[in-house]
Amino acid sequence: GYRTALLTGASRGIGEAVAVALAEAGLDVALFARNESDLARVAGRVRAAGRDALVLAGDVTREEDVVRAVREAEARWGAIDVLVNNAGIGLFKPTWEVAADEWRRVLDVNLTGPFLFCKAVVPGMIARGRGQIVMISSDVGRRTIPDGAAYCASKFGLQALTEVLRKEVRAKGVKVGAILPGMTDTYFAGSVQGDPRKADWLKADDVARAVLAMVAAPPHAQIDEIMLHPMIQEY
Ligand code: NJP
Repeated sequence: GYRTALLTGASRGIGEAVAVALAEAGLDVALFARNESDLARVAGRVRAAGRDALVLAGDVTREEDVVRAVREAEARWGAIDVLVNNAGIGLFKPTWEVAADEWRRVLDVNLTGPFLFCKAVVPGMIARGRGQIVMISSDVGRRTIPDGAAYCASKFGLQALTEVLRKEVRAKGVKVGAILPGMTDTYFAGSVQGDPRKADWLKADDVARAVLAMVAAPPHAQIDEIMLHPMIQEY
């Protein structure tokens, strides 16, 4: 089984739930995000589950942050077995009201960030002949919604990256999969986790369970994608 993971967007929301779930499943977890005090809290939860936690502060859009984080995790554990590309931001407004800088930021965080992490982690996985990459994509990475031009474009792009990379690394023993969650109660797009108006939405733990299912597939099998929605969501 896999022993170590590097997780982006680990400071809250889905990432926090994935961090704890991976630790409870027996993996050491490197936690990457910008907010160091949130990361320290999540690291405490990983250690409480009996696993090693590494706090890696950085921005997924900065290649030097990405390379340094991967180097630190590999130096500590010798290998990153699992990469979870979870960091992401939402932006929902009519296309013509999106500022050019907002457009670029969404593409940069949601698509270029995962590309940079894959680029930094995959060579080691290929050298070892094993590894699992999990992209936290979106249900709207497969179908579009009004007001979602930048966000949908970023997640459709992430789906393309996922599928290309899968074809490139399968024969080298590396698995690439995507989780496509629907509406999930987190801090996403400026909301607050636990807001009673989101009581019927997916919980971060629901998404974490899907990640674990993917990571726990036996060596001869890969799960390409898992899409999940709350029962109340129409689509
Ligand atoms: O959102 P939130 P979620 N560099 O806001 C980090 C997808 N998804 O958990 O840097 C590094 O609670 C940020 O940390 P910090 C969504 O697209 C969600 O819902 O400290 N990290 C925090 O840890 C995304 O890919 C829903 O601010 C950066 C985390 O990302 C994933 O789920 C539906 C960063 C965001 O936590 C997790 O989002 C769906 C940067 N530049 C897909 N920018 C949903 N919630 O409904 C942000 O279909 N982060």
